[in-house]
Amino acid sequence: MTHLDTIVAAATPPGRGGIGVVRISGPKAPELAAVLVGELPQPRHATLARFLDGQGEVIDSGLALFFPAPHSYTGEHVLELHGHGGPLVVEALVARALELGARRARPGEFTQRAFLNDKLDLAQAEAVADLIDAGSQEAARAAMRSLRGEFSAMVRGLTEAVIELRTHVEAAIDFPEEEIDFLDDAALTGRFAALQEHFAAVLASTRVGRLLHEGLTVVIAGRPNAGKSSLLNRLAGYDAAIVTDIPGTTRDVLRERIAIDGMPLHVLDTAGLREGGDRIEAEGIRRAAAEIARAERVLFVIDAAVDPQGAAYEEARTRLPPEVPVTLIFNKCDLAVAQGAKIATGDFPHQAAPPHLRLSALTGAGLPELRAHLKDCMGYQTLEGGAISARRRHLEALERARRCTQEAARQLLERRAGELVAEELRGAQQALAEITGEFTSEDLLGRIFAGFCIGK
Ligand SMILES: Nc1nc2c(ncn2[C@@H]2O[C@H](COP(=O)(O)OP(=O)(O)OP(=O)(O)O)[C@@H](O)[C@H]2O)c(=O)[nH]1
Ligand SMILES: [Mg+2]
Repeated sequence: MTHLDTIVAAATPPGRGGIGVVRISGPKAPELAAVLVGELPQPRHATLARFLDGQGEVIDSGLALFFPAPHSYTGEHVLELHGHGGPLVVEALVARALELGARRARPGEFTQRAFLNDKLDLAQAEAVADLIDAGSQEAARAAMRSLRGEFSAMVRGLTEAVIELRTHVEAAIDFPEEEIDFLDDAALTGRFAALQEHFAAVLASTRVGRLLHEGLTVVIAGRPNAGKSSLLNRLAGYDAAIVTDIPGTTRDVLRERIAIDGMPLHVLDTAGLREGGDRIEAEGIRRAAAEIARAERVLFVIDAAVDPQGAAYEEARTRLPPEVPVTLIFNKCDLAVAQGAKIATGDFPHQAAPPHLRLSALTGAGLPELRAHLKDCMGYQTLEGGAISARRRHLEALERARRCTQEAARQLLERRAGELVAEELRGAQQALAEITGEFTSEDLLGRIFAGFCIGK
C-alpha cells in the first residue's frame, strides 16, 4: 500500500545538538531530493551535500541519505537530511520541504506507514514507542525483544495452536458420518490442556512487560497514625503528603509515580482504616477501600510500637480482597526497638503469612529492603527468558483469547457441542489477531499512533 502524500518531520528532538535529522517519506521524496540537495543521492549511501532554499541559498550542509521504496523504514521512498542540530536549521529544512509539497507528519505517522506497508506488525510498532519511552535497561531490553518480533512470534505460536484445534473440530462437524468421532479423541483434551499452559506462559511474560511499561500499582493501607503518609514521603523522596500525629490526617487518596532502578511504580497513600470518624473521613475510608480493591499490591502498615504482633492486620484481613497480594510493613521500628517490643515473625493464624518487612519511615532504616522487595514483586527477576514489552491492550486480548479457549474446552468436555467449540476458538483467534493488528479498527490504530512522538 502506498500513500499519496509525502510527509516531513524533524526526527531528532527539538533543541540544540550535534546533528539534526529531517526525515521525508512518500512518493515525492526523490523529487524533493533533486531540488533540496541538487541531485538524487545514490541509494543507501551517505552523500555530503548542500541543502538549498528556494533562492538557491545554502541553508546548511550535511549528509543526505536516500532509501528507495520498499527498502526503507516506512516502505516508501525516504530521504534523510542530517544537518547541524540547531532548531532554526532543522525548521528551515522542514519549511523548504513543505514549500515543495510535503506536509507535516502527525505523531507516529512514519511508523504507522511502516505498519500499513507490512514492515512491522502492530505489536512491533508499539514496541518502537516503548523503546523510545523506556525508563530502565530492563524496559529497553523488553521493548527490543518485542521489536525484533519475539512477542509477535509468541502470539503467532498461540494462533497456530488455536487454528489447529479449530481445523480438527470443524472437520468433526463437517464429517459427522466418519467412523471415528473426532470430538471423542482423548488426545484433543490433552491439546486443550497444553494450550492453556501455553497461554499461561505467554501471559506471564506479557504481565511483566506491561508492568515495565505502565508500572505496578501499590496501595499503602493500614490503621490511622501507622505511618502510611510518612512511608509515601520516604518512597517519593519529598514531602508529598501531610504527616501529623493526629490519627485521621489523610483523607484524600494521594498518588505518586516513583521509579525503583528505573522501574515505574504508582504509589497511593490512603486514609487510615477505622470505624467512626466524621463524614469526610468516612468518605476517605470508602475511597481507600476502592483503591485497595484495584491494587496490584497492598503495603499494610502496622505501628510496631503499639502493635508488635500485627493485630491490626488480623482484624482487617477478612475485609481485604483475597486476590490482592499484601506485604506487611512493621513501621516505627526505631520506637519498637527502643521499647524492647518483640515484633511478630509472621505466625499469623488461619493462613500463610504474607511477606513482611520491618522499617522506620522516620529514620529510613529498612527502606532499601522494601525497594528490593517491590522490584521482586514486579516479577522481572523470576521470569525465564526475560520480559517482552507489552501493553494493557495486549494483556486484555490475551486474557480474552484464553477465556474463549477455556470455554471451548468446557463445551467439548461437558456437552460435546462441536459448533460451540468451533465458535469459541474463532473468538480466540480473532482476539489474538488484534494484538498483531491483522484485525484492528481504524479508531484503535489512530489512538495507538497518536501516543508516539512526532518524527517517528
Ligand atoms: N518514631 C517514628 N515515628 C513515625 C514513624 N513513621 C511515622 N511516624 C510518626 O507517626 C505519626 C503518624 O504518621 P503519618 O505518616 O501521618 O501516619 P498515617 O498512617 O499517614 O496516618 P493517617 O493519615 O492519620 O491515617 C507522625 O507523627 C509521624 O511522624 C517511624 O518510623 N518512627
Ligand atoms: Mg496519612
